Amino acid sequence: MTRITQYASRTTQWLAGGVTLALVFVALLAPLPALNAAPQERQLTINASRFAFEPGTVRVNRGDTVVINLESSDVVHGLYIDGYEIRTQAEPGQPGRLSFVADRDGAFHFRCAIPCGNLHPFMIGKLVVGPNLTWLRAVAASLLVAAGALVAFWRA
Ligand SMILES: [Cu+2]
Repeated sequence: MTRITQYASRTTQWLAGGVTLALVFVALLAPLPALNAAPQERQLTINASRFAFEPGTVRVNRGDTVVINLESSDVVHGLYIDGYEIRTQAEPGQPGRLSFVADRDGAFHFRCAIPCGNLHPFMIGKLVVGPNLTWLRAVAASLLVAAGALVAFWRA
C-alpha cells in the first residue's frame, strides 16, 4: 500500500466513524413527540358534556393498551371510536370504561353515540395513534452502531 492509499483508507475510516456517530446522535436526539418507551398501558379520563369531549384530542403510541374512563357531567353520553368500532357510555356518577390495544396507526374520530341534544352530531373528538418513535429510534441506533462496528472491523 502506498502512503497515499494508506492515508485515503484512514480518512475513509474516520469519515465512516464520524458519520455513524452523527447518525446515532440524530436517531437519539431528534425531537420526540412522545417520550414513552415500550408499549404501555395508558389510562385516559375523558369528560363528556354537551357538546364536547375534554380533552378533545388524545394521543397514544401504537401498541399501547388504552383504557378510557368516560365521565359525564350532565346527561347520558356515549363514546364511539371510528375505525376501532368500540363504544362505551356514561352518565353523571356512572362512568363508562373502554379498553383496547391501539394496533392501528392514524387519526380516528370518536363521537358521542347517544343523542344528547341539538348539537349532538358535532360532539366529536380525535384519537391519534402514532408509531412508537422511541422504540424505532432505539432500533435504528443499535443497527447503526452495529453497521459502524462492521465497517470499522472490515476496514482494519
Ligand atoms: Cu351526544
